[in-house]
Amino acid sequence: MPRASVDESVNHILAGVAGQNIETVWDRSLQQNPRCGFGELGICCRTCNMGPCRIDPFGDGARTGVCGATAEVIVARNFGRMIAAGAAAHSDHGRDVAHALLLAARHPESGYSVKDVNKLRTVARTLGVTVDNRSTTEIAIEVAEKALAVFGQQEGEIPFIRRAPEARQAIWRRLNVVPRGIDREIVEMMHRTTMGTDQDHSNIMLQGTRAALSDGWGGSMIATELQDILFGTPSPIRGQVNLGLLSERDVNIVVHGHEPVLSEMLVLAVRDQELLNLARSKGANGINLVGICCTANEILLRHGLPIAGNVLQQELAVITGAVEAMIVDVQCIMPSLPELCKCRHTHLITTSPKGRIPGAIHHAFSEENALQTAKEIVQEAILNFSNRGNVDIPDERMDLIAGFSHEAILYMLGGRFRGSYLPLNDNIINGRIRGVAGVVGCCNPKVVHDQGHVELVKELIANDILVVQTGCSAIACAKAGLMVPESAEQFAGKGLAEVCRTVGMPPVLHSGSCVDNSRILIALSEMVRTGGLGRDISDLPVAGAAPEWMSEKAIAIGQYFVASGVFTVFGVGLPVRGSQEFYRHLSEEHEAMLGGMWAVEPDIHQMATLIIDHINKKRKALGIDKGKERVLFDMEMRRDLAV
Ligand code: SF4
Ligand code: MSK
Repeated sequence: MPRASVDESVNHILAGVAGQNIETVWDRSLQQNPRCGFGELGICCRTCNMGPCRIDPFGDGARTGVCGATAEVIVARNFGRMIAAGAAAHSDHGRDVAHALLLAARHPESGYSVKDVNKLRTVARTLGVTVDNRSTTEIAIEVAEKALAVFGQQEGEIPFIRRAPEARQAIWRRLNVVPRGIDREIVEMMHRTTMGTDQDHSNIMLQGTRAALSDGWGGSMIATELQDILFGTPSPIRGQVNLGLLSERDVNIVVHGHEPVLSEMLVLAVRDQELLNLARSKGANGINLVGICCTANEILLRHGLPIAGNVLQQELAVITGAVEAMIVDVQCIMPSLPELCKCRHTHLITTSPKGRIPGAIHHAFSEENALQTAKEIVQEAILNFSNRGNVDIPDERMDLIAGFSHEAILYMLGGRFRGSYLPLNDNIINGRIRGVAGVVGCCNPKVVHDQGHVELVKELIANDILVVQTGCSAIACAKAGLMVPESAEQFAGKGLAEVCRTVGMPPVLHSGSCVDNSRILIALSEMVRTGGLGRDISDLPVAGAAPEWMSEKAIAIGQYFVASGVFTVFGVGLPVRGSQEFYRHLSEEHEAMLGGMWAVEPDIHQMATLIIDHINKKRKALGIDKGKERVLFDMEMRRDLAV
């Protein structure tokens, strides 16, 4: 088997199970080869039972489906449905957080409470909630109710849209793509893509844009903002990352999924003295709570708790034999886990009514009995400690600094009383920083795990591009040591390193989980508002990338970045290439309409080139391109980059 990962903890575990009857995501990925070409090109349709249909990409066979749908329509419908699914996932997450805020305000005994009153007041103002002469409880109740109402809103505009630059809002209004309500746009996307409804690929994508905006500036933004209110707005915090953080001497509990509504209660439960005593009575030193995927990012950002790994390391954590319980909620949880847990002593525990897994133990978790359920789950993990057999925990672990919310960046750059993006804009204008890139998204076993993230980010920072990250991509680069301030001296270009040294920040900023991509939208809007870099997000020297994406959520994120004016490039292919016309629509026509565009580039060095060229183009348009030569990577430098 080819090298699976640039992370040696992964290769270590895979080598350890070679020859045993244990299957991982990499084995199953190989079993799927060769992949279905129609699926990869996006030109198969099973929208109705006259099909499934597929278009012959070579033009010799069927040029339409049974109903007459062309490649353009089929590809657009499939793409639109991916946006709808991704937006639904993020938005349903946001709805649950709004519900938890309502509960916290109405029932303080629930265990939840408002942690960031300043943020509550800021969000309240955006939602049109009066804050003067009102108690925190009163404001929180109305904020939660208003947020919940945005999901079912039928007319008008969702409120957070007003955070975008005026020029951006004007484009959206002109194209009639401002979301009217979150659920409405997702439902309409599904309706339009049923058999025989919307048959114009560009019209389908206008709704795709509206549904995606209802995620980025709607559901995801509600999730992020209300989580900050409930659990605290992140600020720079030290942490550690990788499988080496599983402990031989402690009860290991892995929390995996997406919603901090669960993990925050687990954080409280593992600190419970009775449970700690119970763990010690069973021969453990203590309880070690670690995270996988975006839940990991949430507990890292707010508590500094360790991250065991990103999405492709979930199975490996179980294989170490050191995990007493893996507790999951929703999204990115592999259905393979129950079989794998049978090979070890790990209890797989589901908690959400939305995410049941045959073979797992279910502990129904509702916000109303959150802390009690969390304690019961932790107790179950402790009682499983005595069943532990041999363990094989890799050595790899790495330090990092995370927690770069929009508010933290403001403070870091300008201090408490004059917090501002001015130093960032100034350094972009004077050329020390060439631009900013958001590098986000998943991992995918079709490519070498983490390699795309790490190589891309190294090449970008070497070219003085400040990188902001979320999700599994952030975890990949943290493991590679790019999120400590010292990495600036080692990997960043001279200008960026100088800024990092002055401010004391790493050249790669960890901003959170997948819903926290909304933080990047707010940061970009703030850069425009600060001045000197144009009137709209599309004027900024910025770009977005998802080098190893896999989830439908990434497609929703990509579309809302593009619709917000950002050049966005994806690796590992995009299932739209069966229609060149549709691809042209996503690229050239989107750029003409929205100022942002999609690009697809599987070669990571080429991806970096596209991003740097784009940023240079924007610098030139702004008249700030003087004296900023690109660092060209020759073969030797690229070999040094290789991880
Ligand atoms: Fe085939 Fe048209 Fe039905 Fe799709 S909607 S399965 S293309 S007949
Ligand atoms: S967890 S959506 S694999 S980033 Fe948010 Fe990672 Fe992608 Fe899931």
